[in-house]
Amino acid sequence: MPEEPLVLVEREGRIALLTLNRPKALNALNGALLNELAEALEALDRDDEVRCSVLTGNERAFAAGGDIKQMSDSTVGDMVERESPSPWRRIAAIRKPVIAAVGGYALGGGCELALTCDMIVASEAARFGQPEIDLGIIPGAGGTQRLTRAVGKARAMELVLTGRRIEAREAYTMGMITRVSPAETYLDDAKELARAVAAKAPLAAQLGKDAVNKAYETMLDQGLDYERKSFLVLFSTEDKEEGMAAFTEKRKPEFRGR
Ligand code: DAK
Repeated sequence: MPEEPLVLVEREGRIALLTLNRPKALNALNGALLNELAEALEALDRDDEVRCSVLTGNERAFAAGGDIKQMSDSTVGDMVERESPSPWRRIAAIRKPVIAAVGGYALGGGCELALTCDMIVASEAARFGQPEIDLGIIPGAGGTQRLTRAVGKARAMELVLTGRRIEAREAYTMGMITRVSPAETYLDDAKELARAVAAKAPLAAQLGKDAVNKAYETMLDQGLDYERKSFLVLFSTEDKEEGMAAFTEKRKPEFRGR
């Protein structure tokens, strides 16, 4: 019998839904799952029909972290090999916007995976945390970096050094996530947000994502320069002509991604 995919992919018009599919292991992120996820997202990046993706798990877990059973007998060499090339880097390099829809646990690598996405919509029942310290390790996919940039040193330090789990409301108050939704609607709300992004000019959405991410990586002057150049590039697109013409003609724009 063929094995079940570890990531399910469905297309719904201009958006795609990716569902992590290791429910019995609370979607623990083993090497195979991460590689499948990177491949699926790269395929969607090449797919002209799709403009924005939603990444989700299930009501119990978005992902409960890196696969502890796989890591428990991994040597440094095994870990380095699994990072060559790094699925985490491949996921972070996706051009089109990706929205995480978090239902239950987003712990360790699961929290980092959500933070690698561009926005996070969480159910009220979602739980975030970086519990690696309890395993004698530290976060390895952005938990000390993306989280710190999102919530500041004081809060990130506490989460990384104590492993304390937080609820969606607290994560929202900290500035870690975009939106908290009722448990019944969080996935629909994430899809709604994805459809709103997908209705915009695709190249502008991609360069907008890229430029916001640059704010994490550069000094202000370089970031502003990067933004200005990305802004100017968009003046050579058909979608800029369309967007401005539609405004003047008082109609809805039809963006084509050109
Ligand atoms: N790994 C493997 N299996 C896991 C798992 C995990 N992270 N989390 C849960 N499971 C499995 C459990 O072992 C159990 O399997 P069976 O015993 O039934 O075979 C099943 O999922 C259900 O879990 P529980 O029975 O524990 O369910 P509970 O409701 O009682 O508890 C829980 C749910 C989420 C509180 C608990 O499962 C838990 O604490 N899980 C571990 C959370 C955790 O410590 N996460 C951090 C893992 S370390 C890297 C980058 C990043 C990483 C690694 C490398 N590189 C760039 C190289 C990431 C590291 C981590 O995330």
